[in-house]
Amino acid sequence: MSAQDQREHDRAGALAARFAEVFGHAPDGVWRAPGRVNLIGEHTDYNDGLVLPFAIDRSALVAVRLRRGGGPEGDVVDLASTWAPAGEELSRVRFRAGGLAPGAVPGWGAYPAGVVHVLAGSGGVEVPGFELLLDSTVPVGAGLSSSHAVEVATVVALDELLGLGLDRPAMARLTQRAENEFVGAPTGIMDQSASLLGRAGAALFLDCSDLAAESVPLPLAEQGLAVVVVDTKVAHSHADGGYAARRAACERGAAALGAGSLREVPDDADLGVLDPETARRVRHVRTENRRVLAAVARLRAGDVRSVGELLTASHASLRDDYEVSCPELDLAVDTALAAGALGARMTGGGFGGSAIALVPAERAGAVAAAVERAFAAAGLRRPAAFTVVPGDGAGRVR
Ligand code: GAF
Repeated sequence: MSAQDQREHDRAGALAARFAEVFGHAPDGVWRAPGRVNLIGEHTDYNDGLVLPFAIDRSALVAVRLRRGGGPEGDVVDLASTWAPAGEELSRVRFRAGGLAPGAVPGWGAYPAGVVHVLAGSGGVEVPGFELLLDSTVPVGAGLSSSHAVEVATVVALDELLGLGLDRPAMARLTQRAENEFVGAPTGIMDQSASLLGRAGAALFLDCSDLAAESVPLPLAEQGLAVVVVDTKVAHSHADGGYAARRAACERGAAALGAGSLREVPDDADLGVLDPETARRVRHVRTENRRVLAAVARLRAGDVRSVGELLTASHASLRDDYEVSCPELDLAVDTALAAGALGARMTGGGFGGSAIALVPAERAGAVAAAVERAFAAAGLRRPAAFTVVPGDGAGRVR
């Protein structure tokens, strides 16, 4: 068992014990779903484009027990989470599985509830009540898909307990709908796919037009490299306007160019027919798809180091053409590069969240320290810097 598997196994044991204290009996099992880092391919997923994320060694765990025997409480969903307000041990949420409407469940409870809503709604599944205890090591609001990890952990647990037989692409589409229709964030399909399809030691090359997936080796440690995440602590939300506005600009651009999606726009299409802002948005998506292909080619050739320059080019495009960076992300990227990173970029939707830097492993500490100093010198809140490694996708732990 790897050290990471062992840690998760231990966490799952502790969670099952806690579940028994909270609910008075043992759970049926414990399931895990990791967060993700996107190596490259940003704001391309909802344009039927290409992405290259990896699942990380931080995960949401859910201990779950179905309610059996029906009765008046038979469809009650009872949730508890260690994500609790300061001073409280657990945060509790209760609702009925039948007749859930968007907006009915606030806060983190909306993630499991969204999964129930989609399964019970168009999924046509009669979802019984259940008890669920959540514990997550994916930092919240850091752009590392903490919400998708909860949704994915919930769907893999319910899939197994209810014998639904969903395949991974079906689970990805289901959790995307939970996010879009219930949580209210118009996000694409990358994050849940990474959480479901990730492989240890590999990145996931995903074509979002048809979910064709390939694991591409990402031998970081073997090549003396590390990925440092800098959580800027600038909270972002994809239910806010910026993300939706970018998505709308892409749809406008595709329509003006006579295409169903930006993926269908030919490489030599003249962007001069678009207004300057839309043209910049379209240019980002187009150049980013090319950078993903270049990164995949370099990884397939066993060359991780040279992916660094593609990361830095991706950041410039996201900052200048797509305009989804922020001063904190730019500072993290610029400082990491100056401190010896081979490449760096914001990761995830932007407007806050995290940056990543590809670094020689022996520079990881120095890069993290340099970023912390730069934030302090700029009078900014202290960021959190840590390394991540590509881990396996979601599944049962015990
Ligand atoms: C967020 C979304 F959830 C993803 O679907 C993706 O669009 C990403 O932003 C930007 O690449 O993480």
